[in-house]
Amino acid sequence: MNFMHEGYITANASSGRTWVGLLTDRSRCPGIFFGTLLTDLVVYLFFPLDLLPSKDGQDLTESFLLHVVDILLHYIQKTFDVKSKVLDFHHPHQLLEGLDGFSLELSDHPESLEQLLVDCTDTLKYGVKTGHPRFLNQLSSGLDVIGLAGEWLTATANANMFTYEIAPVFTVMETILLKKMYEIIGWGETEGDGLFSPGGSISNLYGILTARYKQYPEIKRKGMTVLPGIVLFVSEQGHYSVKKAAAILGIGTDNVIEVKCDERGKMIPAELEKNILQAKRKGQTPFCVTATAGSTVLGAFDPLQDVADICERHNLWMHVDAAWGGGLLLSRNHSYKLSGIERANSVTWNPHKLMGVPLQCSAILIREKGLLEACNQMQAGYLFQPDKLYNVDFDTGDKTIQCGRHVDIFKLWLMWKAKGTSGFEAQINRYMELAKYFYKVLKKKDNFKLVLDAEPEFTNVCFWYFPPRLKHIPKGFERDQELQKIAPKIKAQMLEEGTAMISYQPCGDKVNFFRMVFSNPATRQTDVDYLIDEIERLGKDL
Ligand code: ABU
Repeated sequence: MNFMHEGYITANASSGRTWVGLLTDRSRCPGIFFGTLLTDLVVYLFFPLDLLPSKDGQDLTESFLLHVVDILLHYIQKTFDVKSKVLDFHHPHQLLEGLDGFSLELSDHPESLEQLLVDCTDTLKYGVKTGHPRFLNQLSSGLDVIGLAGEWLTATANANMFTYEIAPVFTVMETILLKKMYEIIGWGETEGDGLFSPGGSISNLYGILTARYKQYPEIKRKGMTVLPGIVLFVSEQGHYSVKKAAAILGIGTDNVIEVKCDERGKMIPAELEKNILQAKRKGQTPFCVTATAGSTVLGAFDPLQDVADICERHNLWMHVDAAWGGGLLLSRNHSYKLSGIERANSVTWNPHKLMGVPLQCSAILIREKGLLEACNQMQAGYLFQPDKLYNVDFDTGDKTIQCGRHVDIFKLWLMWKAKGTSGFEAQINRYMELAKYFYKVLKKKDNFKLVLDAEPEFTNVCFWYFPPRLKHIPKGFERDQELQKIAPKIKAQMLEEGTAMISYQPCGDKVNFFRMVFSNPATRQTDVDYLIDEIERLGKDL
Protein backbone atom coordinates (compact mmCIF):
# COMPACT_ATOMS: atom_id res chain seq x y z
CA MET A 1 0.00 0.00 0.00
CA ASN A 2 1.22 3.46 -0.73
CA PHE A 3 -0.78 6.41 0.48
CA MET A 4 1.84 9.04 -0.03
CA HIS A 5 4.44 9.84 -2.62
CA GLU A 6 6.00 6.81 -4.16
CA GLY A 7 9.22 5.69 -2.62
CA TYR A 8 9.03 7.49 0.70
CA ILE A 9 6.14 6.10 2.65
CA THR A 10 5.22 2.46 2.41
CA ALA A 11 3.15 0.19 4.58
CA ASN A 12 3.56 -3.45 5.27
CA ALA A 13 0.68 -4.82 3.21
CA SER A 14 0.48 -8.13 5.04
CA SER A 15 -0.34 -6.65 8.43
CA GLY A 16 -1.77 -3.41 7.08
CA ARG A 17 -0.42 -1.70 10.19
CA THR A 18 3.37 -1.62 10.21
CA TRP A 19 4.58 1.65 8.75
CA VAL A 20 8.03 2.42 7.69
CA GLY A 21 9.44 5.77 6.77
CA LEU A 22 7.97 8.92 8.17
CA LEU A 23 5.09 7.18 9.83
CA THR A 24 6.72 6.40 13.12
CA ASP A 25 4.93 5.42 16.31
CA ARG A 26 2.72 8.44 16.98
CA SER A 27 2.82 7.99 20.74
CA ARG A 28 6.58 8.75 20.58
CA CYS A 29 6.14 11.74 18.28
CA PRO A 30 3.42 13.85 19.77
CA GLY A 31 4.00 16.82 17.48
CA ILE A 32 1.60 18.64 15.23
CA PHE A 33 -0.21 16.20 12.95
CA PHE A 34 -3.16 15.89 10.61
CA GLY A 35 -5.11 12.63 10.53
CA THR A 36 -6.76 11.25 7.39
CA LEU A 37 -9.05 8.24 7.62
CA LEU A 38 -8.22 5.70 4.92
CA THR A 39 -10.29 2.57 5.41
CA ASP A 40 -9.06 1.37 8.80
CA LEU A 41 -5.72 3.20 8.76
CA VAL A 42 -4.80 6.68 9.88
CA VAL A 43 -2.05 8.51 8.02
CA TYR A 44 -0.22 11.07 10.11
CA LEU A 45 1.64 13.96 8.60
CA PHE A 46 4.52 15.42 10.57
CA PHE A 47 6.00 18.87 10.47
CA PRO A 48 9.47 20.34 10.86
CA LEU A 49 8.66 21.45 14.39
CA ASP A 50 8.35 17.79 15.38
CA LEU A 51 12.04 17.23 14.62
CA LEU A 52 14.85 17.66 17.12
CA PRO A 53 15.28 19.75 19.18
CA SER A 54 11.59 19.07 19.82
CA LYS A 55 11.09 16.80 22.82
CA ASP A 56 10.83 13.18 21.60
CA GLY A 57 11.90 14.27 18.11
CA GLN A 58 14.64 11.66 17.93
CA ASP A 59 12.84 8.96 15.92
CA LEU A 60 11.22 11.34 13.51
CA THR A 61 14.53 13.14 12.94
CA GLU A 62 16.22 9.85 12.19
CA SER A 63 13.45 8.79 9.87
CA PHE A 64 13.41 12.12 8.05
CA LEU A 65 17.18 12.25 7.55
CA LEU A 66 17.28 8.64 6.37
CA HIS A 67 14.72 9.57 3.75
CA VAL A 68 16.89 12.50 2.68
CA VAL A 69 19.84 10.12 2.40
CA ASP A 70 17.68 7.78 0.29
CA ILE A 71 16.85 10.64 -2.06
CA LEU A 72 20.51 11.61 -2.34
CA LEU A 73 21.65 8.02 -2.88
CA HIS A 74 19.10 7.54 -5.62
CA TYR A 75 20.37 10.75 -7.25
CA ILE A 76 24.01 9.71 -6.91
CA GLN A 77 23.28 6.37 -8.58
CA LYS A 78 21.52 8.17 -11.44
CA THR A 79 24.40 10.62 -11.72
CA PHE A 80 26.86 7.84 -12.46
CA ASP A 81 24.48 5.97 -14.77
CA VAL A 82 25.58 6.94 -18.24
CA LYS A 83 22.14 6.05 -19.60
CA SER A 84 20.41 8.68 -17.45
CA LYS A 85 20.04 12.23 -18.74
CA VAL A 86 22.54 14.88 -17.68
CA LEU A 87 19.61 17.23 -17.17
CA ASP A 88 15.88 17.57 -17.62
CA PHE A 89 15.90 21.02 -19.15
CA HIS A 90 13.14 23.55 -18.46
CA HIS A 91 13.00 27.25 -19.17
CA PRO A 92 13.13 29.70 -16.26
CA HIS A 93 9.47 30.70 -16.79
CA GLN A 94 8.44 27.04 -16.42
CA LEU A 95 10.21 26.79 -13.07
CA LEU A 96 8.70 30.10 -11.99
CA GLU A 97 5.21 28.93 -12.95
CA GLY A 98 5.65 25.56 -11.20
CA LEU A 99 6.04 22.07 -12.64
CA ASP A 100 4.00 18.98 -11.83
CA GLY A 101 3.30 20.11 -8.29
CA PHE A 102 6.82 21.50 -7.75
CA SER A 103 6.28 25.06 -6.67
CA LEU A 104 9.15 27.38 -5.79
CA GLU A 105 6.77 29.83 -4.11
CA LEU A 106 7.05 30.19 -0.34
CA SER A 107 4.03 29.86 1.91
CA ASP A 108 3.14 31.55 5.22
CA HIS A 109 2.41 28.26 6.93
CA PRO A 110 4.81 25.35 7.54
CA GLU A 111 4.81 22.57 4.98
CA SER A 112 4.79 18.91 6.03
CA LEU A 113 7.98 16.87 6.15
CA GLU A 114 6.53 14.73 3.41
CA GLN A 115 6.22 17.80 1.19
CA LEU A 116 9.80 18.81 2.00
CA LEU A 117 11.01 15.40 0.85
CA VAL A 118 9.11 15.78 -2.40
CA ASP A 119 10.66 19.25 -2.80
CA CYS A 120 14.14 17.81 -2.23
CA THR A 121 13.51 15.18 -4.91
CA ASP A 122 12.16 17.75 -7.38
CA THR A 123 15.03 20.16 -6.74
CA LEU A 124 17.46 17.47 -7.83
CA LYS A 125 15.19 16.29 -10.66
CA TYR A 126 15.18 19.68 -12.39
CA GLY A 127 18.84 20.45 -11.72
CA VAL A 128 21.97 19.43 -13.62
CA LYS A 129 23.86 16.26 -12.72
CA THR A 130 27.29 17.86 -12.60
CA GLY A 131 28.88 14.52 -11.70
CA HIS A 132 27.45 12.76 -14.79
CA PRO A 133 30.20 11.33 -17.03
CA ARG A 134 28.93 13.50 -19.88
CA PHE A 135 28.85 16.77 -17.94
CA LEU A 136 31.81 18.49 -19.59
CA ASN A 137 30.58 22.05 -19.39
CA GLN A 138 32.60 23.58 -16.58
CA LEU A 139 36.09 23.58 -15.13
CA SER A 140 34.53 22.42 -11.87
CA SER A 141 32.67 19.16 -12.35
CA GLY A 142 32.36 15.66 -10.96
CA LEU A 143 30.94 14.21 -7.81
CA ASP A 144 33.53 12.93 -5.36
CA VAL A 145 31.82 10.77 -2.74
CA ILE A 146 34.42 11.53 -0.05
CA GLY A 147 34.18 15.24 -0.80
CA LEU A 148 30.42 14.95 -0.51
CA ALA A 149 30.77 13.29 2.89
CA GLY A 150 33.07 16.15 3.88
CA GLU A 151 30.47 18.69 2.84
CA TRP A 152 27.78 16.90 4.88
CA LEU A 153 29.99 16.90 7.94
CA THR A 154 30.82 20.57 7.40
CA ALA A 155 27.13 21.50 7.20
CA THR A 156 26.42 19.44 10.30
CA ALA A 157 29.14 21.20 12.28
CA ASN A 158 28.01 24.60 10.90
CA ALA A 159 31.16 26.27 12.24
CA ASN A 160 32.48 29.70 11.39
CA MET A 161 36.11 30.03 10.39
CA PHE A 162 36.75 33.40 12.00
CA THR A 163 38.19 32.06 15.26
CA TYR A 164 39.84 28.95 16.67
CA GLU A 165 37.30 29.24 19.47
CA ILE A 166 34.42 28.40 17.08
CA ALA A 167 36.29 26.15 14.65
CA PRO A 168 39.22 24.59 16.54
CA VAL A 169 39.77 21.60 14.25
CA PHE A 170 39.02 23.39 11.00
CA THR A 171 41.31 26.37 11.63
CA VAL A 172 44.24 24.05 12.39
CA MET A 173 43.40 21.92 9.36
CA GLU A 174 43.49 25.06 7.23
CA THR A 175 47.02 25.92 8.38
CA ILE A 176 48.17 22.36 7.61
CA LEU A 177 46.67 22.35 4.12
CA LEU A 178 47.98 25.81 3.32
CA LYS A 179 51.46 24.73 4.41
CA LYS A 180 51.22 21.75 2.07
CA MET A 181 50.27 24.07 -0.79
CA TYR A 182 53.22 26.44 -0.07
CA GLU A 183 55.56 23.43 -0.16
CA ILE A 184 54.10 22.21 -3.46
CA ILE A 185 54.50 25.68 -4.96
CA GLY A 186 58.12 25.64 -3.80
CA TRP A 187 58.17 28.46 -1.27
CA GLY A 188 60.79 28.40 1.49
CA GLU A 189 60.35 27.25 5.08
CA THR A 190 59.67 30.73 6.42
CA GLU A 191 57.44 31.79 3.54
CA GLY A 192 53.74 31.45 2.98
CA ASP A 193 50.51 32.82 4.32
CA GLY A 194 47.01 32.28 3.05
CA LEU A 195 43.31 31.67 3.33
CA PHE A 196 40.50 29.78 1.71
CA SER A 197 38.16 32.25 0.06
CA PRO A 198 34.79 32.14 -1.70
CA GLY A 199 36.16 31.41 -5.19
CA GLY A 200 38.89 32.27 -7.67
CA SER A 201 37.64 35.79 -8.37
CA ILE A 202 37.85 36.67 -4.68
CA SER A 203 41.27 35.03 -4.42
CA ASN A 204 42.46 37.17 -7.35
CA LEU A 205 40.97 40.21 -5.60
CA TYR A 206 43.01 39.32 -2.49
CA GLY A 207 46.17 39.02 -4.59
CA ILE A 208 45.74 42.48 -6.12
CA LEU A 209 44.60 44.05 -2.84
CA THR A 210 47.69 42.70 -1.07
CA ALA A 211 49.96 43.82 -3.92
CA ARG A 212 48.63 47.35 -3.64
CA TYR A 213 48.90 47.35 0.16
CA LYS A 214 52.51 46.18 0.00
CA GLN A 215 53.42 49.12 -2.23
CA TYR A 216 51.15 51.72 -0.57
CA PRO A 217 50.38 50.63 3.02
CA GLU A 218 49.01 54.07 3.90
CA ILE A 219 46.04 53.42 1.59
CA LYS A 220 44.41 51.46 4.38
CA ARG A 221 43.88 54.64 6.42
CA LYS A 222 44.00 57.42 3.90
CA GLY A 223 42.27 55.82 0.93
CA MET A 224 42.80 56.54 -2.73
CA THR A 225 44.22 60.01 -2.21
CA VAL A 226 47.66 58.54 -1.48
CA LEU A 227 47.86 56.71 -4.77
CA PRO A 228 49.53 57.75 -8.00
CA GLY A 229 47.88 56.55 -11.23
CA ILE A 230 48.54 52.85 -10.71
CA VAL A 231 48.18 50.23 -13.44
CA LEU A 232 48.38 46.46 -13.57
CA PHE A 233 48.89 43.94 -16.35
CA VAL A 234 47.20 40.72 -17.36
CA SER A 235 47.20 38.79 -20.62
CA GLU A 236 44.32 39.18 -23.04
CA GLN A 237 43.44 35.54 -22.18
CA GLY A 238 43.48 36.25 -18.41
CA HIS A 239 40.35 35.93 -16.31
CA TYR A 240 37.81 38.76 -16.23
CA SER A 241 37.97 38.79 -12.44
CA VAL A 242 41.20 40.81 -12.68
CA LYS A 243 39.24 43.69 -14.23
CA LYS A 244 36.48 43.15 -11.70
CA ALA A 245 39.00 43.41 -8.87
CA ALA A 246 40.34 46.65 -10.38
CA ALA A 247 36.79 48.03 -10.46
CA ILE A 248 36.08 46.97 -6.87
CA LEU A 249 39.39 48.35 -5.58
CA GLY A 250 38.88 51.75 -7.20
CA ILE A 251 41.78 51.21 -9.60
CA GLY A 252 39.45 51.21 -12.59
CA THR A 253 39.17 48.78 -15.46
CA ASP A 254 40.91 51.23 -17.84
CA ASN A 255 44.00 50.77 -15.71
CA VAL A 256 44.18 47.06 -16.38
CA ILE A 257 46.48 46.75 -19.38
CA GLU A 258 45.89 43.67 -21.51
CA VAL A 259 49.08 42.09 -22.81
CA LYS A 260 49.10 40.36 -26.20
CA CYS A 261 49.31 36.57 -26.37
CA ASP A 262 50.86 34.18 -28.84
CA GLU A 263 48.78 31.78 -30.94
CA ARG A 264 48.52 29.32 -27.99
CA GLY A 265 47.10 32.02 -25.71
CA LYS A 266 50.27 32.60 -23.65
CA MET A 267 51.33 36.07 -22.60
CA ILE A 268 54.23 37.31 -24.78
CA PRO A 269 56.97 38.47 -22.36
CA ALA A 270 58.37 41.06 -24.79
CA GLU A 271 54.89 42.57 -25.07
CA LEU A 272 54.59 42.71 -21.30
CA GLU A 273 57.85 44.58 -20.97
CA LYS A 274 56.88 46.91 -23.83
CA ASN A 275 53.55 47.68 -22.10
CA ILE A 276 55.28 48.36 -18.78
CA LEU A 277 57.74 50.78 -20.39
CA GLN A 278 54.95 52.49 -22.33
CA ALA A 279 52.90 52.95 -19.15
CA LYS A 280 55.89 54.45 -17.36
CA ARG A 281 56.50 56.84 -20.25
CA LYS A 282 52.87 57.97 -20.00
CA GLY A 283 53.37 58.77 -16.30
CA GLN A 284 51.43 55.74 -15.06
CA THR A 285 52.73 53.66 -12.15
CA PRO A 286 52.83 49.89 -12.74
CA PHE A 287 52.51 47.87 -9.52
CA CYS A 288 51.40 44.33 -10.39
CA VAL A 289 51.36 41.67 -13.10
CA THR A 290 48.81 38.87 -13.04
CA ALA A 291 50.09 35.86 -14.95
CA THR A 292 47.75 33.00 -15.78
CA ALA A 293 48.51 29.32 -15.23
CA GLY A 294 45.74 27.56 -17.11
CA SER A 295 43.55 30.06 -18.93
CA THR A 296 39.81 29.43 -18.82
CA VAL A 297 39.16 28.89 -22.52
CA LEU A 298 42.41 27.77 -24.15
CA GLY A 299 44.08 26.28 -21.07
CA ALA A 300 47.24 28.31 -21.68
CA PHE A 301 50.15 28.69 -19.27
CA ASP A 302 51.96 32.03 -19.33
CA PRO A 303 55.79 31.72 -19.26
CA LEU A 304 56.14 32.30 -15.53
CA GLN A 305 59.96 32.43 -15.41
CA ASP A 306 60.02 35.21 -18.01
CA VAL A 307 57.21 37.07 -16.27
CA ALA A 308 59.07 36.74 -12.94
CA ASP A 309 62.26 38.16 -14.53
CA ILE A 310 60.32 41.17 -15.80
CA CYS A 311 58.59 41.69 -12.45
CA GLU A 312 61.97 41.62 -10.70
CA ARG A 313 63.48 44.11 -13.18
CA HIS A 314 60.61 46.55 -12.65
CA ASN A 315 59.97 45.82 -8.99
CA LEU A 316 56.41 44.64 -9.62
CA TRP A 317 54.27 42.24 -7.60
CA MET A 318 53.73 38.96 -9.45
CA HIS A 319 50.36 37.34 -8.92
CA VAL A 320 49.69 33.97 -10.57
CA ASP A 321 46.10 33.07 -11.29
CA ALA A 322 46.43 29.28 -11.12
CA ALA A 323 42.76 28.81 -10.23
CA TRP A 324 42.43 26.22 -13.00
CA GLY A 325 46.02 25.09 -13.53
CA GLY A 326 47.20 24.92 -9.90
CA GLY A 327 46.20 21.27 -9.59
CA LEU A 328 48.76 20.39 -12.28
CA LEU A 329 51.48 21.02 -9.67
CA LEU A 330 50.49 17.64 -8.24
CA SER A 331 51.51 15.84 -11.43
CA ARG A 332 55.22 15.08 -11.68
CA ASN A 333 54.77 14.68 -15.46
CA HIS A 334 53.18 18.07 -16.02
CA SER A 335 54.16 20.41 -13.17
CA TYR A 336 57.02 21.88 -15.24
CA LYS A 337 54.36 23.91 -17.09
CA LEU A 338 54.11 26.07 -13.95
CA SER A 339 57.87 26.46 -13.53
CA GLY A 340 58.48 29.90 -12.02
CA ILE A 341 55.35 29.88 -9.83
CA GLU A 342 57.71 29.65 -6.83
CA ARG A 343 58.86 33.18 -7.69
CA ALA A 344 55.32 34.60 -7.44
CA ASN A 345 54.33 36.94 -4.62
CA SER A 346 50.81 35.51 -4.58
CA VAL A 347 48.94 32.60 -6.12
CA THR A 348 45.27 31.72 -6.62
CA TRP A 349 44.64 27.96 -6.64
CA ASN A 350 41.15 26.42 -6.74
CA PRO A 351 40.99 22.79 -5.58
CA HIS A 352 37.32 22.84 -6.68
CA LYS A 353 38.50 22.77 -10.29
CA LEU A 354 41.11 20.24 -11.42
CA MET A 355 41.26 18.46 -8.05
CA GLY A 356 37.51 17.85 -8.08
CA VAL A 357 36.73 19.10 -4.57
CA PRO A 358 33.04 20.02 -4.22
CA LEU A 359 32.38 23.73 -4.66
CA GLN A 360 33.59 25.93 -3.21
CA CYS A 361 37.27 25.51 -2.41
CA SER A 362 39.68 28.24 -3.47
CA ALA A 363 42.93 29.35 -1.87
CA ILE A 364 44.79 32.65 -1.96
CA LEU A 365 48.41 32.08 -1.09
CA ILE A 366 50.72 35.01 -0.26
CA ARG A 367 54.49 34.47 -0.12
CA GLU A 368 55.27 37.12 2.51
CA LYS A 369 53.99 36.23 5.95
CA GLY A 370 51.95 38.82 7.85
CA LEU A 371 50.89 40.95 4.87
CA LEU A 372 47.35 39.62 4.67
CA GLU A 373 46.71 40.45 8.29
CA ALA A 374 48.36 43.85 8.09
CA CYS A 375 46.26 44.68 5.04
CA ASN A 376 42.88 43.55 6.34
CA GLN A 377 43.04 43.54 10.12
CA MET A 378 40.45 45.64 11.99
CA GLN A 379 40.92 44.12 15.49
CA ALA A 380 37.21 43.88 16.31
CA GLY A 381 37.34 43.48 20.09
CA TYR A 382 34.22 41.36 20.34
CA LEU A 383 35.75 38.55 18.27
CA PHE A 384 39.51 38.82 18.34
CA GLN A 385 40.24 39.35 22.02
CA PRO A 386 44.03 39.15 22.51
CA ASP A 387 43.70 37.71 26.04
CA LYS A 388 42.13 34.37 25.17
CA LEU A 389 42.92 31.01 26.71
CA TYR A 390 44.75 29.74 23.62
CA ASN A 391 47.31 30.83 21.01
CA VAL A 392 45.36 33.51 19.14
CA ASP A 393 47.57 33.13 16.05
CA PHE A 394 44.94 30.57 15.09
CA ASP A 395 42.20 33.26 15.08
CA THR A 396 42.79 33.80 11.37
CA GLY A 397 39.55 35.70 10.75
CA ASP A 398 41.12 39.14 10.83
CA LYS A 399 43.22 38.34 7.75
CA THR A 400 40.11 38.25 5.62
CA ILE A 401 37.88 40.82 3.94
CA GLN A 402 34.93 38.87 5.33
CA CYS A 403 33.75 38.43 8.89
CA GLY A 404 31.93 35.09 8.88
CA ARG A 405 33.69 32.52 6.70
CA HIS A 406 32.44 29.16 5.50
CA VAL A 407 34.45 26.01 6.25
CA ASP A 408 35.73 25.04 2.80
CA ILE A 409 38.65 23.09 4.10
CA PHE A 410 37.31 19.86 5.54
CA LYS A 411 36.20 18.25 2.26
CA LEU A 412 39.64 18.95 0.75
CA TRP A 413 41.40 17.57 3.82
CA LEU A 414 39.25 14.42 3.77
CA MET A 415 39.80 13.91 0.04
CA TRP A 416 43.56 14.33 0.47
CA LYS A 417 43.46 11.71 3.23
CA ALA A 418 41.41 9.43 0.98
CA LYS A 419 43.50 9.76 -2.19
CA GLY A 420 46.89 10.79 -0.96
CA THR A 421 48.86 13.17 -3.14
CA SER A 422 49.46 10.24 -5.50
CA GLY A 423 45.72 9.73 -5.96
CA PHE A 424 45.25 13.33 -7.10
CA GLU A 425 48.26 12.90 -9.38
CA ALA A 426 46.83 9.76 -11.01
CA GLN A 427 43.45 11.43 -11.51
CA ILE A 428 45.00 14.50 -13.11
CA ASN A 429 47.31 12.45 -15.34
CA ARG A 430 44.26 10.55 -16.56
CA TYR A 431 42.55 13.82 -17.57
CA MET A 432 45.67 14.76 -19.52
CA GLU A 433 45.60 11.40 -21.31
CA LEU A 434 41.93 11.86 -22.17
CA ALA A 435 42.64 15.33 -23.57
CA LYS A 436 45.39 13.86 -25.77
CA TYR A 437 43.09 11.08 -26.94
CA PHE A 438 40.31 13.56 -27.75
CA TYR A 439 42.72 15.77 -29.68
CA LYS A 440 44.02 12.81 -31.72
CA VAL A 441 40.53 11.58 -32.60
CA LEU A 442 39.40 15.06 -33.69
CA LYS A 443 42.53 15.60 -35.72
CA LYS A 444 41.63 12.63 -37.91
CA LYS A 445 38.07 13.81 -38.57
CA ASP A 446 37.62 16.15 -41.49
CA ASN A 447 34.33 17.66 -40.23
CA PHE A 448 36.02 18.88 -37.02
CA LYS A 449 38.71 21.52 -36.85
CA LEU A 450 40.95 22.21 -33.88
CA VAL A 451 41.36 25.80 -32.74
CA LEU A 452 45.00 25.05 -31.90
CA ASP A 453 46.54 22.39 -34.07
CA ALA A 454 49.02 21.25 -31.45
CA GLU A 455 48.97 18.60 -28.77
CA PRO A 456 47.07 20.02 -25.76
CA GLU A 457 49.17 21.45 -22.98
CA PHE A 458 46.28 21.14 -20.53
CA THR A 459 42.89 19.42 -20.49
CA ASN A 460 41.22 22.12 -22.65
CA VAL A 461 40.66 21.08 -26.26
CA CYS A 462 38.89 23.69 -28.40
CA PHE A 463 37.30 22.89 -31.75
CA TRP A 464 34.69 23.71 -34.37
CA TYR A 465 32.25 21.29 -35.93
CA PHE A 466 31.59 21.86 -39.65
CA PRO A 467 28.27 20.54 -40.97
CA PRO A 468 28.61 19.19 -44.55
CA ARG A 469 27.00 22.31 -46.08
CA LEU A 470 29.74 24.56 -44.63
CA LYS A 471 32.67 22.46 -45.72
CA HIS A 472 32.69 23.85 -49.23
CA ILE A 473 32.28 27.53 -48.35
CA PRO A 474 35.72 29.12 -48.55
CA LYS A 475 37.26 30.42 -45.33
CA GLY A 476 36.22 34.01 -44.70
CA PHE A 477 33.52 36.32 -43.41
CA GLU A 478 30.59 34.52 -45.02
CA ARG A 479 31.64 31.14 -43.60
CA ASP A 480 32.29 32.63 -40.16
CA GLN A 481 28.79 34.15 -40.14
CA GLU A 482 27.35 30.67 -40.56
CA LEU A 483 29.88 28.85 -38.40
CA GLN A 484 29.22 31.01 -35.37
CA LYS A 485 25.61 29.77 -35.23
CA ILE A 486 26.55 26.08 -35.26
CA ALA A 487 27.86 25.52 -31.72
CA PRO A 488 24.92 27.36 -30.03
CA LYS A 489 22.41 25.35 -32.08
CA ILE A 490 24.05 22.02 -31.25
CA LYS A 491 24.31 22.98 -27.58
CA ALA A 492 20.64 24.03 -27.47
CA GLN A 493 19.57 20.69 -28.89
CA MET A 494 21.87 18.86 -26.47
CA LEU A 495 20.27 20.68 -23.54
CA GLU A 496 16.74 19.95 -24.77
CA GLU A 497 17.58 16.25 -25.07
CA GLY A 498 19.75 16.19 -21.94
CA THR A 499 22.35 13.92 -23.54
CA ALA A 500 25.55 15.83 -22.66
CA MET A 501 26.80 19.29 -21.74
CA ILE A 502 29.80 21.07 -23.23
CA SER A 503 30.48 24.81 -23.36
CA TYR A 504 31.16 27.11 -26.31
CA GLN A 505 32.31 30.69 -26.74
CA PRO A 506 33.82 33.09 -29.23
CA CYS A 507 37.38 34.16 -28.44
CA GLY A 508 39.17 37.16 -29.95
CA ASP A 509 38.66 36.99 -33.72
CA LYS A 510 37.49 33.36 -33.57
CA VAL A 511 33.76 32.70 -33.88
CA ASN A 512 31.93 30.35 -31.50
CA PHE A 513 33.77 27.11 -30.89
CA PHE A 514 33.35 24.27 -28.42
CA ARG A 515 35.61 23.96 -25.39
CA MET A 516 36.12 20.46 -24.09
CA VAL A 517 37.67 20.23 -20.62
CA PHE A 518 38.49 17.17 -18.57
CA SER A 519 38.05 17.52 -14.81
CA ASN A 520 35.30 14.99 -14.23
CA PRO A 521 36.52 11.68 -12.76
CA ALA A 522 33.48 9.83 -14.13
CA THR A 523 34.29 10.63 -17.78
CA ARG A 524 35.72 7.72 -19.80
CA GLN A 525 37.05 7.33 -23.33
CA THR A 526 33.65 5.96 -24.37
CA ASP A 527 32.03 9.24 -23.26
CA VAL A 528 34.50 11.14 -25.40
CA ASP A 529 33.58 8.99 -28.42
CA TYR A 530 29.91 9.48 -27.58
CA LEU A 531 30.28 13.25 -27.48
CA ILE A 532 31.88 13.35 -30.91
CA ASP A 533 29.09 11.18 -32.37
CA GLU A 534 26.47 13.28 -30.62
CA ILE A 535 27.82 16.54 -32.04
CA GLU A 536 27.80 14.97 -35.51
CA ARG A 537 24.25 13.64 -35.04
CA LEU A 538 22.91 17.00 -33.87
CA GLY A 539 24.93 19.09 -36.30
CA LYS A 540 25.00 17.25 -39.60
CA ASP A 541 21.84 18.86 -41.02
CA LEU A 542 22.43 22.37 -39.71
N1 ABU B 1 36.61 30.83 -13.83
C1 ABU B 1 35.35 30.23 -13.68
C2 ABU B 1 35.28 28.96 -14.48
C3 ABU B 1 34.38 29.04 -15.60
C4 ABU B 1 34.26 27.72 -16.33
O1 ABU B 1 33.96 26.70 -15.72
O2 ABU B 1 34.50 27.71 -17.51
